[in-house]
Amino acid sequence: MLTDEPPHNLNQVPVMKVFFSGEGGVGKTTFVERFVTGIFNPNMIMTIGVNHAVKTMKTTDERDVTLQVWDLGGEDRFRFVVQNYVKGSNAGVVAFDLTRMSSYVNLEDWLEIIREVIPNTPLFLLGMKKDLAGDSIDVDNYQELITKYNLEKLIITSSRTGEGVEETFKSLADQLPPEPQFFVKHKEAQE
Ligand SMILES: Nc1nc2c(ncn2[C@@H]2O[C@H](COP(=O)(O)OP(=O)(O)O)[C@@H](O)[C@H]2O)c(=O)[nH]1
Ligand SMILES: [Mg+2]
Repeated sequence: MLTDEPPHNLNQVPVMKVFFSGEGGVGKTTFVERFVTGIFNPNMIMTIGVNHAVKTMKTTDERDVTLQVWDLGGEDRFRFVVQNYVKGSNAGVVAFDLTRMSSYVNLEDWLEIIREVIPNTPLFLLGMKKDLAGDSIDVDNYQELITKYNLEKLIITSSRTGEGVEETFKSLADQLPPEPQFFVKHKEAQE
């Protein structure tokens, strides 16, 4: 029977595109894998180009959403195509390594490029590898990029301990529009 109702069966949930960006080695791929599999894999190989991951979860207000995660490679030459990859995203992450200040400073290059194509898309700043950084993190050190590029907030994370993993993906999922217009079958979303 034909109906105008949006489909709400198990195979059809709204799909959101989210991306992870930032210098190579800050821990993006390990973080995404920790979320998808629940396991910290210390033997991640360097990402060339882009990795994709898909996971269905619930928003804070209990709506189903499938996150289609674009995990971008960090090689320098990759910066030139990053605009093509972030276009059309519903939300994203810019990540740095808490033990490597240069990875925070260099995020400015990424943000300049990214904000040209998606000036208003919600972006979260991730400070990664908290387990290696110790307990004396001064979050004030990381406010400048938040203000300058209109980022949502800083989330401190560790893929080793799991700190900040749920909070990050909930924050991304919660960017799902109230009435999404992009219902897609799971199967299609994975292709
Ligand atoms: N101790 C620790 N090591 C991490 C963490 N996240 C990633 N790593 C390590 O950092 C290196 C780079 O990780 P990777 O996920 O490939 O970084 P990417 O280039 O940003 O995708 C790997 O050796 C990981 O095992 C973390 O939270 N804690
Ligand atoms: Mg990677």
